[in-house]
Amino acid sequence: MGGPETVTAEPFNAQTPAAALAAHRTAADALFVRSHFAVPRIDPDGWRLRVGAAEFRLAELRASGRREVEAVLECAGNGRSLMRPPAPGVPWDERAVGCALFAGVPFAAVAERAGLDPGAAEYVFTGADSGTVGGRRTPFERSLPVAAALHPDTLLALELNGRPLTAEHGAPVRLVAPGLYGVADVKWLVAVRSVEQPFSGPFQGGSYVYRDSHGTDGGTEDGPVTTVRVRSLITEPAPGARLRVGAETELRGHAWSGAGPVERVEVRIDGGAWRPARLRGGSRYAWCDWSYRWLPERPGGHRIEVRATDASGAAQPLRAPWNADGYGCNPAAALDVVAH
Ligand SMILES: Nc1nc2c(c(=O)[nH]1)N[C@H]1C(S)=C(S)[C@@H](COP(=O)(O)O)O[C@H]1N2
Ligand SMILES: [Mo]
Repeated sequence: MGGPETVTAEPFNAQTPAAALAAHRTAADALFVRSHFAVPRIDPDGWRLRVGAAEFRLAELRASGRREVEAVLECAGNGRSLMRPPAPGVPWDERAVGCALFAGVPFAAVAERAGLDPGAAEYVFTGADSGTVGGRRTPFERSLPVAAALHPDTLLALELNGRPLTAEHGAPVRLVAPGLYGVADVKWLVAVRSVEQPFSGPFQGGSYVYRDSHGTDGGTEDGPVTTVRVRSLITEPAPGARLRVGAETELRGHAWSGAGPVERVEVRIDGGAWRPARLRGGSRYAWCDWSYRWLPERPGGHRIEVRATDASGAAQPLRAPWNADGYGCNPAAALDVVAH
């Protein structure tokens, strides 16, 4: 499988190829890449992580524990190109997403070894990448509330799908806060500090905020971009596939939500009744795989629509929601096919 498909060359932003989304787990070399600045190449031997007043080498970090978390990684801008009118930003279609097995050290173990103040308001995570924002040299930095940072599933990840992280995905160490949009998962991590006031910066407050939100039936709340909204993806048939009248075909895809497991995936054909799909796999943060048997009964064009509902009761809106920076665009998945 080739690499992800370039959306912007500099900085490097690339989306997962459609063919790589069919599998439950997305291959590391196909997974989308989102970078705000040039990708830093870090020598792992020289790398150090500052946590408060403490400093860790890679070997010290590895010795602090190990945990695996299978999770969806999704950019908050995923699906932005569906918004009308268009919203500014990287024009992702619906493939700034994937599902991977992350492995690393629970951040809580490192925070404890470092003596980081558990009574602080937030911890700020700093990446090695930086660039000029508003005339000032700015690193990529984001915070998490202390409770979220110390959650046992919040990892300092060293591996993706059983292999060391690649440079594009944050080598040697990145944060993974499953259930939150990818922007929380600071790559090329070099420092963590505690702060007494809620942090704000160009990537938290300046951007990654829902503003002027509206939608016919969902996605109407303004505020910071945090939890991944419920969403689904159709992976089979492939776009433009030719189906045969009278031949049963299996529709497939994935469904996920940061707010809890997906409870229900429904399919409707040509605007008819919503019918339940079969669900398989899935865990707290990984997507589940849905399937639905369909027998095209007449030749011509057909529209397939898919909507997921999560354990919190949130369902995908039928039409794309809208907000000024194009985040969290999670309408029901739709695909037009032709039967012959
Ligand atoms: N240091 C750093 N971390 C970062 C970013 C970045 O530009 N710099 N981009 C964030 C965003 S917006 C997303 S969606 C994810 C993407 O992770 P990936 O490139 O491994 O797919 O990384 C996040 N972590
Ligand atoms: Mo993102």
